[in-house]
Amino acid sequence: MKDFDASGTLASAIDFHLAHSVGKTPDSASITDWRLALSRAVRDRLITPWFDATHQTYAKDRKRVYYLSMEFLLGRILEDAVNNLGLEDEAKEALAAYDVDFVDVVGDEPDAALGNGGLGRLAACFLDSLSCLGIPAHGYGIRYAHGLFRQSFEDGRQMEMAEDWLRHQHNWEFERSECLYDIGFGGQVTENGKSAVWTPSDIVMAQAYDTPVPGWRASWTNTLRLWSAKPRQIFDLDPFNRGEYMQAAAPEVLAETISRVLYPDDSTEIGKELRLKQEFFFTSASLQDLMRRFLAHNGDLRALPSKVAIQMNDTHPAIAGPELIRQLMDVHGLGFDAAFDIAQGTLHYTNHTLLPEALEAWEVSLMGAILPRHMQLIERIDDRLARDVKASETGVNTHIVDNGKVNMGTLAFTCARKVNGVSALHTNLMKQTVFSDLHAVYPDRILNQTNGVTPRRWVHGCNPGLRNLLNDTIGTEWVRDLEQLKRIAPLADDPDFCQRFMAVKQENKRRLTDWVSDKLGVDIAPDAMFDIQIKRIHEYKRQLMNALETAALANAIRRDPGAAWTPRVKFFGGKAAPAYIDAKNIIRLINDIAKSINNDPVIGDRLKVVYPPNYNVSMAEILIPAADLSEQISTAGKEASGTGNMKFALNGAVTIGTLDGANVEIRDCVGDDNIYIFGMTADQVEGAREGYVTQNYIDQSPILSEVIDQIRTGFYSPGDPTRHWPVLEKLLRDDYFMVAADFDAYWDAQRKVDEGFADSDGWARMAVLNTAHSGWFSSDRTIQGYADDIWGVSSLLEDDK
Ligand code: 26M
Repeated sequence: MKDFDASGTLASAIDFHLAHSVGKTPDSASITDWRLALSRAVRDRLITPWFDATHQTYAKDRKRVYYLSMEFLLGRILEDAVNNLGLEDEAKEALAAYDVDFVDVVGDEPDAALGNGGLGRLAACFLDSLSCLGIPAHGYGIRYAHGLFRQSFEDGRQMEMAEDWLRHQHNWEFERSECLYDIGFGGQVTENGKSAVWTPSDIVMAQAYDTPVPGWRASWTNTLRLWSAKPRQIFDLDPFNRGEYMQAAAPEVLAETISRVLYPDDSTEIGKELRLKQEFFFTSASLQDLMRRFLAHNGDLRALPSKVAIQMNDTHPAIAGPELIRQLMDVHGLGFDAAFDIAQGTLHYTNHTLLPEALEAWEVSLMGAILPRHMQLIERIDDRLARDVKASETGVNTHIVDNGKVNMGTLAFTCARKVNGVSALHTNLMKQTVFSDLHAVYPDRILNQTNGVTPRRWVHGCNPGLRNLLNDTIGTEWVRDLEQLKRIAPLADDPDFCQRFMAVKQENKRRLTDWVSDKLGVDIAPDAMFDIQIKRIHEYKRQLMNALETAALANAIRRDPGAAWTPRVKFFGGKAAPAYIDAKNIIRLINDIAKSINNDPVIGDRLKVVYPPNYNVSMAEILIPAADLSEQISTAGKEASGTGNMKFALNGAVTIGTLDGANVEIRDCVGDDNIYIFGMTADQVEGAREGYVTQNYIDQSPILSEVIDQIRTGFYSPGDPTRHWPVLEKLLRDDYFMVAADFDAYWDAQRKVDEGFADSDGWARMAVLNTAHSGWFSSDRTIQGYADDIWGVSSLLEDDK
């Protein structure tokens, strides 16, 4: 294969692109210009490996993976690509020759925030691992013009602003103006003998944009293909000629609305028409595209399951079941049963939450209006399910269409060959709760694949100090084989190694201290314990419990400022869905508590509270390496897995957490002595529901009572005493996530943490052992699990060996 690499140096490629792609001279170039030039120069180096991988996949005709996801929370791309290609030193030197700082240049890139939180970031880690392992795969999603909103605080309240990541040219994608598919909506279905003909009332086009996704050292490079909606015709000439200019532009407006903006809802079902259109838009385009690729090499549609594995990331692409069946029947002429079997042999479904409010269900009337043919097919799939239920003799009663709604979880499950949960606990709860009936009918369908995170971004990239220490100590293979971290476990007893490990942590904390002072004007002490809770703001994640404990700690310090307090800085970070009022109230309370504590001279450096606005992937990359303590305190049974918990442990933070999600497995890996577990188990939580009275728990806890009284009487909102009453009212009326019940156990665990941190040698040992024993949480391990147990695919890299 022809080698397209710029054979010259990276420096000359940057010079070239600054002139020819950006149109600037070095003396007039801004940081953004340098970034664009460097991005082009780096992207050039991806082309040969990318073509190579594509060529090999075609030549070998092996089974491919398609990962369908509404969200890909990529974050910044440039620094990651530089690291993957091993170009750090060259890039730094080339820019330094012009007195330009590499860190400023990569820091200028806006995050690609095409996701809300855990589910979207998991998809991004999976893409990295798929490439790293050399598994032929495509990610398929939506090219939102606007990603997750930007957050600011005004008077402590969350404000939302539109995000605009494409404002400067986006240098990583290739527009495929020839790769277009029609996507229909609405209209009628007419029966034509045996077959049905769907005549949509509106058609928009899906246009592809491809981004190469390099693995480590670019030994393999996959593609992320994102769809952008385009009008089929620019405007309607008839109304235009009549002077009705707005109406003439209507098709353009409809089309461009579809891929305009990411829905900012995380774990809430919204039932909005545009959302359903987005889901169908990218699912249909992706299926048409992969069918075209399959048919270019295969005549026999029955071979589809042996050549293609499709993963549905949550139920957002669950319309893939009926849509694939529709294409097989209405386009390729198969009968329903054959089409169903092929679809079901090809599709797989990952569940990411059991919270009832997050389970998608669409009104039959809406589904029938927007996707009339699919609604018919959903009824037929429901009949197939009924047949299997009957044959199973389990006596269960489960339907896809129920109560006037299409239950998308049931649809996805019925159409999937395998269904997986994202942690051991979560998978067991799937079997026992939401999917118990389906599990009885299909006992071999559910399996577990515990989540993981990519070590390239979440250790190598974000923590250069730790990267260097690991390279010096165990060599460099850990980047691709993270279980090698185990080799540092014996060094937890080596004072010299522990000292070097904690020096790295200290340097990261200093970096964060400077950042906080610079960005927020808050001065914090880098030798205090850095205690961090960063994630979407949601009641089940219990940021409120952390805030209440913070206020209680402030009270204790004020009462006895001379005691031997372990100094702490509590960090909060995260966004609330704009319509989630209860979560927004919690944000405001945290900000008020922070203000009060940070300005209290009696408390001083013993306790500070920092809540930087607009938490995102890039901010996580600064915060996580600097953490001493990782807050993973969700109500047991509610956090499906968590992935932040894994990033913290890998970077040597100790976890304080409940036995929820993957915390359970983190405890199994790092050992009871190296984690602070507290609170009710998932079983105990459900047991405590009957007759739960918040006030009883508050009455039993003088510490909690005092804080609640302070909030009630306006201690944290002087001049506006009722400001935080809604938070208290909700807590007293319906403490569904059992903040009050777990509060004292949390408080006690935090005091043990204080003691633990005061023993700096003991803490260093725990920190080292957390890193040493977290290698299992690499997304490479997770993806290998999907490849072996779900997709039946293997690496193409191994072929050369
Ligand atoms: C739903 C309807 C409309 C708009 C948006 C949504 C929606 C978007 C994202 C609903 C849920 C969404 O994400 C759920 C999620 O992020 N789940 C998290 O998945 C992670 C990866 O598996 C887990 O680690 C987290 O525990 C889980 O909360």
